[in-house]
Amino acid sequence: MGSPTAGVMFDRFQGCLLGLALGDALGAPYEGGVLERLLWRLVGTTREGHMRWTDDTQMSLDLVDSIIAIGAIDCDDIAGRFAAGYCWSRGYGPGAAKVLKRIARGEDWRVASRAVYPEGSYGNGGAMRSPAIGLFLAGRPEELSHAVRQVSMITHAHPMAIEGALLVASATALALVRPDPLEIIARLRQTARLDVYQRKLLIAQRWLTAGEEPPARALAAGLGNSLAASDSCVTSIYIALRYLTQPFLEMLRCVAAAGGDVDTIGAMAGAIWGAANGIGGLPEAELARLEQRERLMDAAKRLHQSTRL
Ligand code: 8NA
Ligand code: MG
Ligand code: MG
Ligand code: MG
Repeated sequence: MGSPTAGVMFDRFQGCLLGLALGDALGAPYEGGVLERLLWRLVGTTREGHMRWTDDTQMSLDLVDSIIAIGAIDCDDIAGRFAAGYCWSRGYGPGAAKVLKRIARGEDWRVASRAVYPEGSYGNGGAMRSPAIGLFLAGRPEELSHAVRQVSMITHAHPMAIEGALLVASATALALVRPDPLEIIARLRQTARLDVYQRKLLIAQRWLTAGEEPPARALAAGLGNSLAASDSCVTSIYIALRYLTQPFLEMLRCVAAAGGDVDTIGAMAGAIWGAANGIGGLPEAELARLEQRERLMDAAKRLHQSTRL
C-alpha cells in the first residue's frame, strides 16, 4: 500500500476533527444522569438551531489553535487556551473545571493540576483531546509519546490518564495511514505498559479477530464505559476499529448502546474512525447541524498545513 497523497491526508485530518466533534455532539444527550440530561436539553442547541459539542471538542480546538499559532507543542500556551476556552455549559469534568479556573486566575498549571488531585486526574479528559496530537505527530512515535504525556499533564497527570491518551493518539495516527484494525491493535499492544490496558487491548484483539460483536452489556463490562481513562479509551478504540468499514452512525449507535460517558467515547471513536475514512465518510445531514463546522474545518486545514503529511 502506497502512502496517502497530501489531498487524501487533508481529507482525513478534517474527517478526524469533524468526526470527533460529531461523536461528541451526537453523544452528549446520552451522557450523565437525569440532571445532566435535563440540563443538556436546555443548553445543547445553539440559537441558530445547531447541535452544540462539549469540553471534548472545545479542548481539542484549543490545542489545535495553539499548535497552529506556535508550530510546536507549548504547554504554557496550551494551558492558557484551555483556561480561556472554559465554559461551564460545555460539561467539563468537575476536577478539570477546578484546574482551569485556577489557571485562569493566574496559577501555574503545574501547581493547579496537583492542587486538585495530588496524584493527577485519571479521567479521560487527557485522552479526549489527544487525537489532535496523533494528527500533528503521525509517523513520529517517540515525539508523539513525549507530546501526549506533556499535554495530558496539564490537567491529567495520573499514569492511567497519560497512557489512555497515548493509546488514543497512537490509534488516530495509525488509522490515518494504515487503517487495518488488527495491525493497529497489535501495535497498540506493543505500546501499552499498564496491566489494565494490556488486558483490555487483548480482549479487544480477541473480539476483532473473532469478528463477532459482543452484546452492548458485555462490551461495557469487558472494556468499560465510565469517565475514567482506563474505562473508556480501549472501548473507543475497539468500537472505531470494529466499525471502520461501516457507516459512522452505525458506529455511534454501538457507542450509545454501550452507554456511560457516551459523548467522550463517541468523540474518541469518531476521531479514529474519521482519521481512517475522511470527511467524505461522515453523515451530511448531521454535519450540517453541527455548530462551528467552518471553524473545525479550517482548524483541520491549518493543522494539516503545519505538518509534512
Ligand atoms: P475530571 O478530571 O474531573 O475527572 C473525572 C472524575 O473522575 C472526577 O470528577 C472524579 O470524580 C474522578 N477522578 C479523577 N481523578 C481522580 C483522582 N485522582 N482521585 C479521585 N477521583 C478522581 O474530568 P475529565 O476532564 O477527565 O472529564 C471526564 C468526563 O467528565 C468527560 O467525559 C466530560 O464529558 C465530563 N463529564 C461531564 C458531565 C456532564 O456535565 N454532562 C457528566 C460527567 C462527566
Ligand atoms: Mg464532554
Ligand atoms: Mg482558544
Ligand atoms: Mg464525556
